[in-house]
Amino acid sequence: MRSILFTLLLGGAMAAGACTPEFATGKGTRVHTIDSKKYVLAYRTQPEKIIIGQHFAVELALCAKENAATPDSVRVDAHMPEHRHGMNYKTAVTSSGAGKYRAEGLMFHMPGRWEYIFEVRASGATERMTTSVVLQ
Ligand SMILES: [Cu+2]
Repeated sequence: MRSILFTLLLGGAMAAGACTPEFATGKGTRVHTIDSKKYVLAYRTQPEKIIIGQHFAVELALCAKENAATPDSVRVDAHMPEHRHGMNYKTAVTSSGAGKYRAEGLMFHMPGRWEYIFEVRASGATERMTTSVVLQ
């Protein structure tokens, strides 16, 4: 059953001209995926469980869909939309090539809903991808 479902999903993705970003390692680490117009972004946090008031890192794997430009740079930020404030720290993103990036220095300093903002710049345009996480 599982293999049938996988085949259907894979077939659907290929038919849509999509791409599948993958991490080389990381067994047991939860990977989240965001599908945007031009890109598919997969990310995971280190550590996997975010602790309020403690720094963490975000690893990204990005792939450009058909006809989308290869990313020039990626920015990572986060904020609390209901509270209208961001983080108290700026992140630093480094690229290790092949669509892999690592953002260091994130910290969620209070419980509630945080929204990640991933900005991909390519050929003078910026594509913004967001997703939320609720910390308790
Ligand atoms: Cu807040």
